[in-house]
Amino acid sequence: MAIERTFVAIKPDGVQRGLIGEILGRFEQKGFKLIALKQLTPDRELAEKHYGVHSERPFFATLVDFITSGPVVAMVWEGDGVISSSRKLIGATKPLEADPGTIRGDLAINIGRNVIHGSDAPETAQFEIGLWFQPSEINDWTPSDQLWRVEQ
Ligand code: D4T
Repeated sequence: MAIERTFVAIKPDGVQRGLIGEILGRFEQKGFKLIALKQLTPDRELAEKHYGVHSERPFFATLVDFITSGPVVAMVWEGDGVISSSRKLIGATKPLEADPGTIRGDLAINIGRNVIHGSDAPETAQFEIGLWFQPSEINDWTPSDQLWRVEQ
């Protein structure tokens, strides 16, 4: 499995509900490496670009209103297979269909308040990391216990 990077964001509902630590912890405990992190309230331009693929969908305006309604915690995580693995940690888009043990399965009820976003493919990960972060905001570092996470 190749080393990948993915974009993950705790949405305004996750921040408002005090779930930042819980969600960050799941990625840390899995063993992925956090290489960028910031809190910001996205403006409409950023939100509309991020959700551009949904621009013709009936829920687009509501989705943009929601994601711009307050602080979001934006992150980049790195590791073997991190894109698909993050989607598994996150769970299905509809929280009532998300398996218990996943973030949405454990922490959410409603599709419009599903607490977290994660890139769904290498191309979207690259696009979203570039949209939300400057290259200088990304930290290339080696965890001191790397030897105990990944066979060398
Ligand atoms: P994100 O992109 O937020 O990680 O969600 P998913 O990748 O799991 O799901 P998505 O792109 O299909 O949906 C994006 C975002 O829109 C909200 N949404 C979606 C909604 O409010 N109503 C809907 O009917 C759908 C399909 C939830 C997630």
